[in-house]
Amino acid sequence: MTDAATERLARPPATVWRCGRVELSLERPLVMGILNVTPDSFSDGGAHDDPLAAIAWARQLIAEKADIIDVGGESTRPGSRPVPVAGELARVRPVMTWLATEHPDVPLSIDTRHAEVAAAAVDAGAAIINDVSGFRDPEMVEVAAGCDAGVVVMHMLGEPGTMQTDPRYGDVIAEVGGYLLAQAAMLEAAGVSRERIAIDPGIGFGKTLEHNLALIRALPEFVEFGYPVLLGVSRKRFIGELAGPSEPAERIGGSVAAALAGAARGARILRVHDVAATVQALAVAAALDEA
Ligand code: HH2
Repeated sequence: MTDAATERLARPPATVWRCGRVELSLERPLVMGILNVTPDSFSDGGAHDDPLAAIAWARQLIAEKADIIDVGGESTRPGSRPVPVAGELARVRPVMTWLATEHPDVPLSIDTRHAEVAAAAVDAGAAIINDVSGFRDPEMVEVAAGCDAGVVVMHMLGEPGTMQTDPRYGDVIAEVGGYLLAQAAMLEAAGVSRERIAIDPGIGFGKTLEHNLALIRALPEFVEFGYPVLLGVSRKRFIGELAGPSEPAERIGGSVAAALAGAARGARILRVHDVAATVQALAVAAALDEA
C-alpha cells in the first residue's frame, strides 16, 4: 500500500452510508439494481432505452426488492465513446423524475461522468452520484460538494475507449487502493463528509482477469479504509473468461457467485442486473451464516 493508505489503514468498517436525506444501514449488503437507459450497454443495451420500457424495468427492480436503483444514460463499456450531455440528460431525466415522484422511498443513483447530468439528477431527486471516472473532473467535485448526495468513487484506468488495451499495474491492489484513498481525501477536503463517500475498485475498468480476481480477493483491505465498498461484477467479461464463453445475459450464475464472494469479503453495496437472483442468494447466505 502507499504511505497514504498505510496511514489510514484499519479504520472500522463503515456501518452506514449517508445519501441525501437517508442514512442507509450497511448491516446487510445492499442491492443496487441497474437501469441502463442506453442503446448500447454491454449487457442490456437497447432493452430499456425508451421511457416506458425504462419505467417498466424500474418497477420490476423495485418489485424484486432492489435497495437502490442506479440509472445510467451513457455506456462506459470497453471501447465506448462519450455521449453528448444533452442526449444523456434526455435519456435519464424522464425516468429519474418518474421514480422520484412515484417511489420517493427508493434511493436513486445517477451513473454519470458528467457534472451537468449529476446536478440535474440531484435536482430531480437522486440521492447518490455514481461516477465511474472517480471524481477526476473538478466540476463533478463541485456538484458533490454543493449537495448532500452520497457519492461512489470508482477506479478506472484511463478512459473507456482505451482502458482494456493492455492494462498494466506494478501492484494493482496498492495502486487502486491508493487512488481511491486519494480521491476520497480530495472529496473530503472539498467538503463532502466522509459518511457520504463509498469506494469501488472498478471491476473490468482497465483490468485483466488477474487484476479483477486480485481486487475481489483484496476487498477486506479496502473495507479497512472505513468507507462502504461497492462491487460491480454483474455479467462482466471476466465471468466468461473464467467459466467459458457466454453472452452477458447468460452469466447470472457467475454474477451471483462473484457478488456473494464480494459480500463475504465485506462489500456492502452490490451493483447488479439480476436483482431477484442476488436477493435470493443473499437471503440464503445470511441464514446459513446465522446458523
Ligand atoms: N460498472 C458499470 C457501470 N457503472 N458503476 C460502478 N460504481 N461500478 C461498476 O462496476 C460499474 C458502474 C458497467 O456496467 P453496465 O452499466 O451494465 O454497462 P455499460 O457501462 O455498458 O452501460
